[in-house]
Amino acid sequence: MTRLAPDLASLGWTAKLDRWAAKQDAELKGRVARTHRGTCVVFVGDNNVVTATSASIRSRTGLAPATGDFVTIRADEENDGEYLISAIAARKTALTRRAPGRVPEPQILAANIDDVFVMQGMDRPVNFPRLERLLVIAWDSGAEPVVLLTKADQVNDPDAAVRAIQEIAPGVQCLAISTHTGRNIDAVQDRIFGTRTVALIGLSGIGKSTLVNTLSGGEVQRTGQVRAVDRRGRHTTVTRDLIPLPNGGIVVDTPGIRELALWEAREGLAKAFPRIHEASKHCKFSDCTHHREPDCAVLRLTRERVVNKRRVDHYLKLQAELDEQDQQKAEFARKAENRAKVSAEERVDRRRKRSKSGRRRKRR
Ligand SMILES: Nc1nc2c(ncn2[C@@H]2O[C@H](COP(=O)(O)OP(=O)(O)O)[C@@H](O)[C@H]2O)c(=O)[nH]1
Ligand SMILES: [Mg+2]
Ligand SMILES: [Zn+2]
Repeated sequence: MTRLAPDLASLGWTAKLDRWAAKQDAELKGRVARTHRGTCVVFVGDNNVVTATSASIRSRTGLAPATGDFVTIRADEENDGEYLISAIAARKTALTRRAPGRVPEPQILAANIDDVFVMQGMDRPVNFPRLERLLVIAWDSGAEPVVLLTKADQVNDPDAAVRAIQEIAPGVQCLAISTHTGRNIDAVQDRIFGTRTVALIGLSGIGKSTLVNTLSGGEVQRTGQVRAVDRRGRHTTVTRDLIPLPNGGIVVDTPGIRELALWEAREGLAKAFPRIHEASKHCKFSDCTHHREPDCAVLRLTRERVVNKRRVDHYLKLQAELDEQDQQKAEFARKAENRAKVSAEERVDRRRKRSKSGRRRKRR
């Protein structure tokens, strides 16, 4: 017998959430296991999974639900037998990237997570810029980052890479792991227990799914398939990204994401580059760009070889990415405002024309 879904308490549902849910329009409550274009797979306890549409996406207002969200669900009056997500509980943490595309807007990869496992494969040299970008996003989520170097069985001295990463990520646990030899799997296991939720991020092919399978004792499916019911009790097979482990703890296996653009991640940037961020407060000019100004505390770090130049350059590049995004957001807001103004003027115009022709008609 395959376990469909655990009870809500072991998925992190709390008494506080119960009090919140009581105030919503709710037939069911649950935790989102997957989202796809506004349709969510939701664990609703009692061994049940349902698919539900997001009311906010349909109405194009408010938040879109994300994997890991705690939600309430109600019947969809417009579509017989279907469910709607009626409310989303405030998020404790959110792993967020900039959504792909021209419009500057966020996309939540995982909500209400405790740890983010930032992963890279040791079958290739460590990609420091990629790792730093992932760490910015991980720190910015509000959860705690952990670096996992996978496939440690592929190199002679995995600890050399671990030491190099500890240099750039002070205070972040870094583990060289291998699902083949079992190296450090117990240390990973130690971080996933009870209702703790962990998101895995990194390129595809680095061993995320293999790790999930190892942690679940090979018991969990290859693809995260579960069976969902609709309100009529029909069953369909659906996939999920949120995977409860048999010995406690929950994993969010994000699909291998190539492009991880930052979204409003100033705090994450500060936390991922603590020494550089701290120094930047001590430059002579408060608007120092850290490029060639005199008495620049950031440039002093590289000159005195406290921090290497590559890392400072990358910090500045990520900061420029955020600055550019702020400009884009301002531009989009301006355009939207103009559009609203124009359409308001058009409405007034139309009304004026209508009342004029009305007067003409009356005169006739
Ligand atoms: N050598 C080695 N290969 C691994 C390890 N873990 C996973 N792999 C292999 O890496 C490939 C990609 O793994 P997968 O879990 O699908 O990666 P994902 O795309 O990140 O989910 C597979 O061929 C795995 O067998 C490991 O610890 N050592
Ligand atoms: Mg995978
Ligand atoms: Zn400076």
